[in-house]
Amino acid sequence: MSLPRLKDRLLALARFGALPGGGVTRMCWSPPYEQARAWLLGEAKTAGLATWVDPAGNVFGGLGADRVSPDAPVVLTGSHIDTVPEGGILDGALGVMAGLECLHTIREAAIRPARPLAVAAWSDEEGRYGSLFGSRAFCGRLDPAAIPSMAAVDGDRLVEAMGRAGFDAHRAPEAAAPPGGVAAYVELHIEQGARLEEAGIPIGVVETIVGARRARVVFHGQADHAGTTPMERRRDAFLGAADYALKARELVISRGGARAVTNFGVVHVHPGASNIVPGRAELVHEIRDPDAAVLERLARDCEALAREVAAARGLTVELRPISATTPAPCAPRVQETIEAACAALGLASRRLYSAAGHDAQNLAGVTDAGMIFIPSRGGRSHRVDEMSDWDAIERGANVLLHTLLRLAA
Ligand code: HGY
Ligand code: MN
Ligand code: MN
Repeated sequence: MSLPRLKDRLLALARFGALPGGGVTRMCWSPPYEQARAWLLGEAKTAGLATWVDPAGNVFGGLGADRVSPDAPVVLTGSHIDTVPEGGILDGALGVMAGLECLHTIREAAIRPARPLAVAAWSDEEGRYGSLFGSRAFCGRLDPAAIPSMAAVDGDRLVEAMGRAGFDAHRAPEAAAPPGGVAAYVELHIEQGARLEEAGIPIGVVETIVGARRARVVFHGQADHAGTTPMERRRDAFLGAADYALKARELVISRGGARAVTNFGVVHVHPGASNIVPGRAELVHEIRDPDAAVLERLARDCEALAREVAAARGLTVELRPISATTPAPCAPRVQETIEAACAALGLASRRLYSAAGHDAQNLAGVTDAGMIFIPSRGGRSHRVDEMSDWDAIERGANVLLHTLLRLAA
């Protein structure tokens, strides 16, 4: 495995959507993303791989495979090259570039594993238009009826975004892989948290990946003059949303246990002028937990809380689910293979759950799937200063290489 070549490719990919102060914004289907897609296809061809793109926009590079077929089940690795707004250069990119580097190394060494190998770049992992979109389509979990209404929070529709990139969104379900086409899946990813770094452990072996619920919570009150309306007569939708957010956070912490988390990353106030009492306030509320039952209970409790807050403030509230991913256990076989690769490389490893969602949780539904984590500096991610040490990146890529060779033997 060549760290200089991997580093060059990671830094080259980081240029697509690069921000002046560092970091990247490269949303799926956007111009920087489509330029990165074309560049990735070129790099995969340079590495001597067969390349193909499926109807959901997933990009593949194959070694001994030019498609996914049950006739020769493929050992698959990969991740995503889309980013959050103002994100880092490693979230997703590391897994795709390290996977490409591993297959490039295997081809150069003229090693011929018993099984074909492939690396994937899954579309819209960050879920701008629909959570874990590309891997969901590949795993046959995309509901065709939902496609026309799938849209980003700012209203940009999936059908239009994919259309601008030359894809027909209605054909995305055709990306579903044939049953038995994938022999195993392993993804290298940054931890995006601080547990490995604080424990001084170089490699994380993921046991379970969290589930996440996302919903729009829309409070309706009454727009009014911000100067002439007496305070006691106002039906202020924003105050309802704020009250709900603070109480929902307390609810999740007190009733969810140590691994439950919640976030309000999107807030819209309407009409949105300083001299109008907000008539409408919209939150996107996210709850995560590695236990499906806990997640379900918290989601239900928060819905009841929203209605209580609205009633107490003379408001109404709309609850509109956006997405729900289920927690996914990783395959013991893949976890053990990763640990054997670490032992062969003299690297300590530790099992842990992933507090971030990943494409591997879809692949876990169709094959034995697992993940390898490397430490994130300060646990920082989904921010422009997200980074890992280059020797940590090298260790992760080497563990991925040895894991792939073992799975493909
Ligand atoms: O949000 C997540 O957990 C992942 O980074 N998409
Ligand atoms: Mn992410
Ligand atoms: Mn990611």
